[in-house]
Amino acid sequence: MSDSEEETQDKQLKIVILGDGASGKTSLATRFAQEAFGKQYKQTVGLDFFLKRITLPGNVSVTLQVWDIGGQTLGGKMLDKYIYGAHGVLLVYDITNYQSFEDLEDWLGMVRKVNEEAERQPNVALVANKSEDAVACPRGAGVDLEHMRTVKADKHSRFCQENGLSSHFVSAKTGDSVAVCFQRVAADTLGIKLNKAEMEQSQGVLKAELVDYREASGLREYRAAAAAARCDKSSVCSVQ
Ligand SMILES: Nc1nc2c(ncn2[C@@H]2O[C@H](COP(=O)(O)OP(=O)(O)OP(=O)(O)O)[C@@H](O)[C@H]2O)c(=O)[nH]1
Ligand SMILES: [Mg+2]
Repeated sequence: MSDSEEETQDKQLKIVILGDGASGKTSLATRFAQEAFGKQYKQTVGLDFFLKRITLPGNVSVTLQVWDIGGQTLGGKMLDKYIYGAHGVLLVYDITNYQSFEDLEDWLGMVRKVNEEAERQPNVALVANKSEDAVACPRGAGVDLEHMRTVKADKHSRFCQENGLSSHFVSAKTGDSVAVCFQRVAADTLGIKLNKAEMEQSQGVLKAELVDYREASGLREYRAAAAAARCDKSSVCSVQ
């Protein structure tokens, strides 16, 4: 194949999403690939696939093959086959469910075991779902389940440092930081650096209702709307 033919061929990357049941893996994949979110929980049996093409800096077009693995597969016979050959892994936990964070040791253990003899290890991202970005909204905008958080951010950071993972705080519900999370894993795999502007550009758009402050009845609503507006202006992913 000539160089130019190779350049026009789309690169494909296998991205595997792992984590406990109900942590939000399917919701993240659906948000990323279809820009949709459903409140109803429907357990993934085995696995599902999603495809999405993205463009990285330098006009690099990449198709992400997203493997959404059911949480019940941990300890099962098929999990190593699902993980095998992954370029990137999203390790997802629910910030309101401490057990889902603790179980990441086991999920990560499986990733390491499967790739023990491989030439390269996949890029692994730690993904705190149902949260909001602490940099963009330092005081919290109340858009998702921050008020029910049971996994402290410093535990999250320590786990990243100890295991060499990139760090992400996302919400499949609002779409906050979801796209940039997938984009960062793809970019890391291909050795492409994302700058701050590129990370901001790929943010999911927060859908906020327009509120007429003069008519907003109580102070509480006014504060919530103001906080949401602050968050909307500078939605930056916290990447470490
Ligand atoms: N508030 C909130 N709820 C979420 C979010 N992401 C997912 N959920 C809800 O959490 C529940 C579980 O989500 P799923 O995406 O089905 O979880 P899963 O990790 O795929 O679960 P398994 O398929 O069993 O492994 C659903 O009711 C979702 O609506 C989020 O970011 N915020
Ligand atoms: Mg699922």
